[in-house]
Amino acid sequence: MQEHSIIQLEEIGSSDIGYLSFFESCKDIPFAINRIYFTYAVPENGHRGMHAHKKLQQVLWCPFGSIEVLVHDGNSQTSYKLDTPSKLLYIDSGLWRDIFWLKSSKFLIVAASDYYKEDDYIRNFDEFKLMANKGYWRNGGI
Ligand code: T46
Repeated sequence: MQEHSIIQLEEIGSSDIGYLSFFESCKDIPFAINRIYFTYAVPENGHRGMHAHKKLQQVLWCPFGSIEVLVHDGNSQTSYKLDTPSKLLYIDSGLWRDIFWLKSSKFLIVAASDYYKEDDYIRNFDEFKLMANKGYWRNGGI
């Protein structure tokens, strides 16, 4: 079963002085970070993603604004809203994602387990569903 879940970060501070949150590789998130990237200036109602990854794990973080992420495991879909700096969304390999910008000109920051590799992407939904339903990820990506 490929995992996806909200990770609630610790918030250190108070409303008088502000807050500090953090996440550390292999402690607060379940992988070591090899890449950080971000998307920005996406127009309101912008739609990105529309793919799955064979091996890559990621956490998505929206420090300003509001983003909806739909995660599909090949059978069912779950909706997440990222609208708080202390909230991350963990997405394992083998999960399709659609990302919708509910407000424009905001950042989506991503920490990823590996370098950019186009051959890790599955950009066709029917191909993804077939792989998921044939147990590609249950069998360790074979
Ligand atoms: C994901 C969502 C949340 C690079 O050259 N290096 C990179 O590190 C990345 C991420 C992308 N690219 C190139 C590949 C494409 O030519 O940038 C172009 C746009 O990438 P893409 O269409 O995949 O962008 P998004 O916003 O749809 O998806 C990205 C990530 O690719 C993806 O892994 O989960 O953000």
